[in-house]
Amino acid sequence: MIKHIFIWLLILSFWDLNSQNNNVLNTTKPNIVIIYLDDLGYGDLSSYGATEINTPNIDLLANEGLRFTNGYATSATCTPSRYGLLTGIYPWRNKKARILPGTAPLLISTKQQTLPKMLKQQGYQTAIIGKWHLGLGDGTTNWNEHISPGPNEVGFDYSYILAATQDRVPTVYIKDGKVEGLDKNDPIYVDYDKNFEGEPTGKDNPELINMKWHHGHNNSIVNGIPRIGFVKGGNSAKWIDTDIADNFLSQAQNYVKTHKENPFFLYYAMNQPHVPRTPNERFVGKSGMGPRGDAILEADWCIGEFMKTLKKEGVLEHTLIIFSSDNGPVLNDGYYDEAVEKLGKHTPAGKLRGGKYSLFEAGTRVPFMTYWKGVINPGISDAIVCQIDLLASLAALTETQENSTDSNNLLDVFLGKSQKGRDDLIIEASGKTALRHGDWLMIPPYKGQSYKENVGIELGISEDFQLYNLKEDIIQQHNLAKEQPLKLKECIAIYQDLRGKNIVELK
Ligand code: NG6
Ligand code: CA
Repeated sequence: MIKHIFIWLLILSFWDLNSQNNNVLNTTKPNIVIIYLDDLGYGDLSSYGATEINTPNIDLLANEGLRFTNGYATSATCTPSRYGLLTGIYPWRNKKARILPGTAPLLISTKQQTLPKMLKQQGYQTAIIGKWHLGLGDGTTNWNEHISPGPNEVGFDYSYILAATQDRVPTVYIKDGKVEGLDKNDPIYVDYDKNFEGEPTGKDNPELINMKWHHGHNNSIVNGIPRIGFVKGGNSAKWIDTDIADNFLSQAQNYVKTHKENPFFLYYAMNQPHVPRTPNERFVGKSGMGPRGDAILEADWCIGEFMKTLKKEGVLEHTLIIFSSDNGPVLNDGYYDEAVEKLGKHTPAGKLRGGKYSLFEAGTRVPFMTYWKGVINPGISDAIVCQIDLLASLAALTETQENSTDSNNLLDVFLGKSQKGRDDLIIEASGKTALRHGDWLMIPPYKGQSYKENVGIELGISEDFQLYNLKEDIIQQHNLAKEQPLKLKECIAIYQDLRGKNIVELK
């Protein structure tokens, strides 16, 4: 009997070693985790110079990994940035890649190459946990049935998402295409054009609200918070706003625990510090900056807990972590939540000009770091890199090629073996684009609003050419377009080459 037990123990221990081996010392197929925040600014982390807020867990990734000072999202808003991240295609190539309502159809074609698809072809298990905001279904979604196509049809084996944003209906979790916790006797209906008869709204029922709206956000009320879009029914499925972070965290932890035997790609798309900012009560008041600061602290804590899980499950050394944000910061994005009043000396954009929605640097230049314990040496990189480049770079890492997109293979840059990033990058804000060329940033002339009044952000728009030398003038105070005609000409030529001739309306 004892002999039998011994033999079984021996077999089990070999099995264990064997299964661990799939995921051990593998430098071509590490686990890959993208931790993606929502509206986190270039200056929002202590590792990026913030002095008024302390983000030790994210700082660990920055200080023990590679911290990029010229890391970009493709766009100054969410949907286009996420489109660029997942497809490797510049979002301005797709006119529909704008902030989407919750009922929008899937933006990514199911025939398109995507980051999760590519990794799946390379043998990865793939998952998204968190914010999607890339449309679902064909635009006529019945939320009570299987919702498709969605993340599962563009490469994710597992999806646990919020459809659009926390401020947009439907305010439910969707797991592999099914609304979680839905009661058949209380079906859910969603509409972005008109309200359902008899349903209260933020506009007409201020007595039901516990978070006041400033602009927009006055349609259906869920959990006392007025949202964008109208909803009826589905009460059992509605999320509790203050639990979202914990719920996504435990989903992410559980995913690691149950998929650690073989390489996995996890896109952990957190919802902080996007509006409505609803940190769990454990974090309320902790930053002294109101809910926006508290939500950042909450995100930092979640990342610390997630890292503990990677460690505990024995996969930390076998995991490449990429951290970034989908666009720059905004304080008042539609609710009165004291983000402006309690800001104090904190500068969410750091030294950068503009913010979310802006073609100025703060719109798209975001915290960006790569961390891989034992493989990436700690350091700072000033190379120009963009989230769009992850597709080709991770293809190279996993020993395949991906050159059908706008993505550049910057693997050596992401691993800290080279400082040679992109020469050129097109950035985008609300369909308008600009060129980063070396140290220079050229914004072509555009008609339209230069200041977004309700959010208090400069959009970077002018009817004249703008040309900034970011190395000498990171705060974009000196427009050198007139003083540097040759440099301007060079930038226009490159821009037209990348973007198309008719784009610049030369005066
Ligand atoms: C805007 C919303 C803003 C935010 C943004 C999307 C209004 C007035 N403003 O239209 O609150 O939801 O869309 O943010 O509705 S993003 O980070 O997902 O791009
Ligand atoms: Ca965002």
